[in-house]
Amino acid sequence: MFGLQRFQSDACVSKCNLTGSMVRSGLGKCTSCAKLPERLGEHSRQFRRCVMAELRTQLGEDDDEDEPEYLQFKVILLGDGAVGKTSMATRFCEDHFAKQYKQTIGLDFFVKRVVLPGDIHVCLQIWDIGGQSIGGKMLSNYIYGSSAVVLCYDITNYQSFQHLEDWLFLVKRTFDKTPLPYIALMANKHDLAHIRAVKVDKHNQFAEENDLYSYFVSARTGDQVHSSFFRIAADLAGVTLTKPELEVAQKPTKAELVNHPRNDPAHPEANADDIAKEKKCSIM
Ligand SMILES: Nc1nc2c(ncn2[C@@H]2O[C@H](COP(=O)(O)OP(=O)(O)OP(=O)(O)O)[C@@H](O)[C@H]2O)c(=O)[nH]1
Ligand SMILES: [Mg+2]
Repeated sequence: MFGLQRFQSDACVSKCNLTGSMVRSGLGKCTSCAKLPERLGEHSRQFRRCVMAELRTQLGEDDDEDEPEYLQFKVILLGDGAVGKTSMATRFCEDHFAKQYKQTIGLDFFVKRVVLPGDIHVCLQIWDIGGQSIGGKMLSNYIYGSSAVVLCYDITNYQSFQHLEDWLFLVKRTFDKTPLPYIALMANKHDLAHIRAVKVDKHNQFAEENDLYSYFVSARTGDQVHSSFFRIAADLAGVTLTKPELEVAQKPTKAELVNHPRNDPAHPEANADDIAKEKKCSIM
């Protein structure tokens, strides 16, 4: 529904002018705008401001001296369906998490501005690609021109990790003989580490073999999401972050109380007498 093809063919300027190529192509009005969720309208407004800042920079205009100049980067999220790409983008850009799965058809866009140390302003255009796009003809077009590719998988789903070979192959094929972009390996659903199916060693091995930057996050709790994208922005902008700067970038995450049912054999309740029987204390 939100495919680039549709935007280009409908040539919308009122709400959905989401790519530079569309801005350049002299646009009319989109017939499908009314169907877009409010969220996308806001993204496109933000995105339009970023594009305008870029155009002003390119034209050498500095009429709005209050408006900072933004370094712009296209960051694309790839990986199987349901690994949590949309959830990570939503957590980072809107600090929101939806428990219910809503499949992304084609692609969706998010925009987030961050200010890096040294007062460097960065505008990240996040392209959230639906996992089903892997067989689609448009995928290479989506990948093309990315500054960063984030290969995402779900730590509880081994197949989603295995399939990253295929996603990476498609990235390499798209860039062909041109230099590869920044590529990151992002393990999501870290809140489910107790049922992980992909060992950390496997993750590290794949990252090392393919020269990938490595991240572990949980879109659900928000753990490491902000700091990971902040770090990607900094790496793209060539800014080295100190440990305290990275820690500041990480938003505090809420701890969740897990309320296991009583008499649950998976989580037996500790009994003080049993513990006393099992453990013998000796004073030396
Ligand atoms: N426990 C847990 N669930 C998550 C996490 N991230 C996402 N989910 C859930 O996983 C499901 C899929 O998340 P999405 O973000 O829609 O997955 P996606 O990768 O965008 O999927 P496609 O759009 O089909 O490509 C949803 O039900 C989310 O609530 C997480 O960090 N922890
Ligand atoms: Mg999605």
